[in-house]
Amino acid sequence: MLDETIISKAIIETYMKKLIDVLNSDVAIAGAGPSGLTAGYYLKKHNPTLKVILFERKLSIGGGMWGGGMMMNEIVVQEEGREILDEFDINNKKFEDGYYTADSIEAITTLASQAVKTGLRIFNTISVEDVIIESDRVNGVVINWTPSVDTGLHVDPLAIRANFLIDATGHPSEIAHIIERKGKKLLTNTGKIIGEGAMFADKAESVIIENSKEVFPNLWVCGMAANAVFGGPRMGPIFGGMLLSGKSVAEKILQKIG
Ligand code: 48F
Repeated sequence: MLDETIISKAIIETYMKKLIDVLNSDVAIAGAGPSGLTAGYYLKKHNPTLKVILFERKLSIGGGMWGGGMMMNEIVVQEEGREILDEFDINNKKFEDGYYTADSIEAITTLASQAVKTGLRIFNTISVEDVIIESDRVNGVVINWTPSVDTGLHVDPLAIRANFLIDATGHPSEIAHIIERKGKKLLTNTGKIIGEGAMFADKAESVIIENSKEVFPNLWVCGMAANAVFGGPRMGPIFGGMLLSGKSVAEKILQKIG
């Protein structure tokens, strides 16, 4: 006979163990869109000993990839993006020279599944609402249950230490904005968030790799957040840049770790 209280105890104890285990992590990622998941995958793939955690505000991971373009669930990638799809074994078809399509549901589920299999720990329904800053460096994240944040409940958060933080929150580039609101100078030309430009797919896809970098000591940006912070254009439903940006930020952090 099944005992409901054992089911509850199993969930509570296992979850708490999981959370306690990441209180001191190497890398924390905010946002489980395509760029955050790809960054987590490559960090763990190339250095399985790293403790890498990802917090996603929503119940579901995947960010803007599920919806393809205007809810037509196909994504487009260019040649370099296709190489990453192939590495993940995500089916894709050539549409025209230099343009490949993939089913967005297959893309995000496969990406997420393989990222989790590397040992990336994902916590959903948790928002990064602030950061720990010590000696003018980011040293971790301040987290809270999304329903608490969204309903404005007066509930204090918890904190997790991490040596590196990646802002993969997409267009709103939320973590960089948190730093800016504290009056801190960012590592952009102006010291402030420049803001994303109008759609220009070709330029957006090329500058995003360069923009995937450190924006404040220990805070790195990738995906659409990188272009939003450093003033790159938006690109619409072409996703190669998201995958390449996540890979690029992972490689840069791995290089820094040595
Ligand atoms: O928006 P999102 O998919 O970001 P991305 O990886 O990819 C961008 C593309 O989807 C698309 C595009 C390119 O083709 O322009 O927009 O850069 O995923 C961002 C994720 O971060 C979560 C959010 O719910 C989404 O799943 N998120 C945002 N703010 C927070 C957060 C936060 N403060 N804490 C935790 N998660």
